[in-house]
Amino acid sequence: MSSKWDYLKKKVPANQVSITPGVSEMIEKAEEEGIKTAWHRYLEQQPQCSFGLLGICCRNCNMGPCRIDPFGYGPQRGVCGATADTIVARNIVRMIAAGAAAHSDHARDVLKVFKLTAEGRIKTYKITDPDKLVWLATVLGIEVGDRRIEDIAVDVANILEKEFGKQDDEPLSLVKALVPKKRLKVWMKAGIAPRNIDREICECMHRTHMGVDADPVSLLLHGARTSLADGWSGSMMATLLSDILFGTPKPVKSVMNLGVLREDMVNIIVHGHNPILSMKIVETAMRDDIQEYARKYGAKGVNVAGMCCTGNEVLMRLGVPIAGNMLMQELAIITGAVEAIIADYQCVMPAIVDVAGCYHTKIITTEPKMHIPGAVHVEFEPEHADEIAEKIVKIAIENFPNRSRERVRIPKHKVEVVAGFSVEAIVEALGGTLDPLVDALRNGTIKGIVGIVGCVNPKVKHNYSHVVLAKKLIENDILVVGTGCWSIAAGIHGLLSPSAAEIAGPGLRKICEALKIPPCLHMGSCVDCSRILIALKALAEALGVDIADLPAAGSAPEWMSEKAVSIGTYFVASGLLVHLGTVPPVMGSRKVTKLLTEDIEDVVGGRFYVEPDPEKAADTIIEVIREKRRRLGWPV
Ligand code: SF4
Ligand code: MSK
Repeated sequence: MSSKWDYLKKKVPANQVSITPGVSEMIEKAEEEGIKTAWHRYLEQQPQCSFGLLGICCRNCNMGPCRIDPFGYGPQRGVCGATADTIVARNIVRMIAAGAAAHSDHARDVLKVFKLTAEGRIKTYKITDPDKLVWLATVLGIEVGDRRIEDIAVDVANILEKEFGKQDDEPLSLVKALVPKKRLKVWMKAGIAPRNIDREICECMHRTHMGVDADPVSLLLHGARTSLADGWSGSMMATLLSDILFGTPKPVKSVMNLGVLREDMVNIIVHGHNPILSMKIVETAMRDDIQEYARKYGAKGVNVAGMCCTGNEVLMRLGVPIAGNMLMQELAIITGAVEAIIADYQCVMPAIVDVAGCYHTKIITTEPKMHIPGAVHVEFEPEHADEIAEKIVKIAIENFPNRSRERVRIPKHKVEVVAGFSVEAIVEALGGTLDPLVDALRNGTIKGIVGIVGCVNPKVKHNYSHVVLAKKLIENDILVVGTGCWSIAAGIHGLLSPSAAEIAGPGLRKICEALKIPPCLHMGSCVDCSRILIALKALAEALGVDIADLPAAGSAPEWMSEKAVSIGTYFVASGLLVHLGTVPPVMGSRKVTKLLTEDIEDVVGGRFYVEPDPEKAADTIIEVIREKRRRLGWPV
């Protein structure tokens, strides 16, 4: 008799789920051992609710839930009278609010540690990049002179705290300090210059409450304003302060894929997004006494690997290997070789506790705002960061003897990468100025720049679109920069290696070979999409044009998270075409779909473009870049 697992395997054979070596092997192991992964649960969810897919269900009040008949035979209005246009717009605005909240609350946590450090109230952290602090203070209008670095830092913290709480209608301080004048003018005219991070998010919830804003245009404009508060202030702050505390990333060599796990060592995975604790975990694990402690428990030492964006944070600054991107978190446990996953927040699937329950793996949550039933919770307190990190690392080490050796199977595949291209690192690679890049763009040696970002999603073949799109763009002399789970996909598939220049077009290849850099540049975690904004700002200012005029675009080929909705929206509102490879839940309203994919371009210069096929998407992006070059009078 065929089992449920056979049925699931027939529907989606493991070798068709992902292009990444080791993934199908681990899915097969999961099935042999009767364990479900996200791919299995995705199948169990089929068919997914079509009202949800179209965005036309509303449960914003208890007269509902209401749903609109997309075929026009059934109800066309909710109980309150809300139309499909209103409901779809409200739903997408709530997604933006949640995404902006996640990024910006992450920033708030980093800011808190930064301020405590600056005030000397905690000794566990220090200011590692004073030059970046002085730069930030200067752009914020703070007097620097020969003042103590700590005093400057306190002033910076005080200004940044106001980003969350000021009550006037002036644009945010980071927006005024960093956004090019031409771009800010566009937002002022459209009434979408962001004023206060928390206020914009709060206003999203107010406007989408029953009986408030019913106009899809004003709803979406406020969504754009909220996303800009995220990109140019919330996410920007998280990036800038993490750089000041832990160092601005420089190119660093490392390795990626499940093969970074070690059979003979204690394997600890740091997972989530915030580097505050994970940096301490890595530092602690590297200590001689801790390595010795692991040997007492029968291991050769401690091996820390990253997952998702916390992985990107510790990769960029400490060269820590990465075991995988978001959909690979369960697979890492299924290797049977992971003693502990230490998770802060975001993109941590609650299912990892169930999967871990089938092995000896401990899931350790650390943030007051993220608990998972069944996980061990060791709460992070910045003032005791070192002790907490040591306690957690020791829990993992002491778990090593519980590993069941006969169930360990680690895929062998791993790939060398060069990561950590902050804007400063790119400028340094170019010889200290952006001029060579500006010249290459102008003369057509490089045709354009595309930021590929975002997640992975079991709705589409894992990592396929990320890799196909990036390859086609670099083949056409387009420099690819990116963050988040894309950067891990790119790394595993060899695109973050300088040798990948071999498959680039002749112009891009020449530049990459001269500078010894990959044609796809790893710029960090998803919060670090702010680095891409800074790169765009610098290019626009160097050329004397608006960001919308640049031969540049964005893409989130396999996105899934609400943060990605906010990121996509702030790139559109900053003037770019943004490609989405998985379909957003807006198709239930022609009006909203048209507003986002066409009409918004007249207001902000950017628009969304939805195309699941990465080859076709690449063709469109290339054509858009050509058109921008034509308008600039540059060779196509
Ligand atoms: Fe229904 Fe309107 Fe309430 Fe939404 S807000 S659940 S459409 S009555
Ligand atoms: S981890 S938000 S799945 S990029 Fe930043 Fe990956 Fe997307 Fe999470």
